[in-house]
Amino acid sequence: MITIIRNVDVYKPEYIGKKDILIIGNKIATVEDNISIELNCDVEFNEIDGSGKIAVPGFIDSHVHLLGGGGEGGFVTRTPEATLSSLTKSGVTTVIGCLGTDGVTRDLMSLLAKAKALEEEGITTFIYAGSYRLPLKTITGEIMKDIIAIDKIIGIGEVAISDHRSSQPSFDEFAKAVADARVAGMLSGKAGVVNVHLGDGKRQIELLERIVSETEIPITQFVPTHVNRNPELFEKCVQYAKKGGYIDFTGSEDPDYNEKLDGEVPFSKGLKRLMEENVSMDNFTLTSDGQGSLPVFNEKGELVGLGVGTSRCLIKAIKDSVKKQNIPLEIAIRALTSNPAKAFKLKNKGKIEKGFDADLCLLDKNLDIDTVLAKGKVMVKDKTPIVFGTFEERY
Ligand code: FWO
Ligand code: ZN
Repeated sequence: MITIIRNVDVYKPEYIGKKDILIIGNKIATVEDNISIELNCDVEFNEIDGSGKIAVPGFIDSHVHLLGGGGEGGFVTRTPEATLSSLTKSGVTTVIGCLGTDGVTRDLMSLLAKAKALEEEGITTFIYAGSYRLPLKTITGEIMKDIIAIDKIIGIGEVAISDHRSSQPSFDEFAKAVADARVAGMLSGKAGVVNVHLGDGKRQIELLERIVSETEIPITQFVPTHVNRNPELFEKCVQYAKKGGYIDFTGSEDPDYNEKLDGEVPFSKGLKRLMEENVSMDNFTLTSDGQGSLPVFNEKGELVGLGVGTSRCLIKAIKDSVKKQNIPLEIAIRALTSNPAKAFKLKNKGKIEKGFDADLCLLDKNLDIDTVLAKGKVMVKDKTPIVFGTFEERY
């Protein structure tokens, strides 16, 4: 299959002007002015008019409960698993799947199977070994073997700290798990990243700061998530990011409501703050916590509310950044493209560049998602999914 996307405003993430994008198979062949090719052979050719549209790299959502999550209110609160089109219509072309609170009724073999299914259905998938709790659940019985032997396992997470639902990990057991992930990553050419779930607890990121200050493990070994869940934690994480650490924001479908409800810092305001503090523009990412439960607990630890994360929050955060905070699109979009690709060492992902995977989103002038290509195949056209998972309802 050969595709040319014509006359489109290209954000690599950096803006490079109106270009044609030539896609051959699942790769971006080149990005140039006025591409012309002559075909006198039997090959499928697709031309997409990109006039009036913006091309950005396909979104990398590096924290999605692909199997579903939840359960904090008992069995009836276990959330449903992800579907292909729920991801692609939100612009997501690469996901990293995780287990959360419930690593007992959800297991890693099922998570791996789900990731393989989504890969076959058309997007790129990876997973973390483990769940909230230490000692970590694994497939092979050992963290290092999981990361070295299983291609889709690129790290561990979401390991919970400072949360009443964590396993209350000691410094030593946490440091050991991080060390195993790091060395296994080195031995297998992967990031070996530790995705750390930050709760609302008062110890905040103490465990991370202790590892960084008391061991040889570099700060870039971690991607702490939910950094924006309350203002006090966010302040700590701004300082942590200034020391070179990655920080991951959790999006929200209604950031203004959540800000009023419990002080959650909207991504758009958080990014503005990082820019004011001269934090490296490589060090922030944005994820959806898709299919994860979004429980609200009162001060007694009682469950008083429950929602489910969706990838729809991602483009909402980008639009708010551009429209409400006047942040350039080429900066905001890094959170979903080149930055997670760098943090998680995802080769050929996160950029519109020659040789990279043909994962792209075409946005309209209102920054709504219009067309999505994953591995060179059109998955969403005119804002409507045209490729579905095996058992999905067609639109
Ligand atoms: C966050 C996933 C939380 C699951 O703290 O961590 O619960 O296992 O499905 N979600 N526990 C949501 C807040 C950031 C709003 C998870 C959830
Ligand atoms: Zn979490």
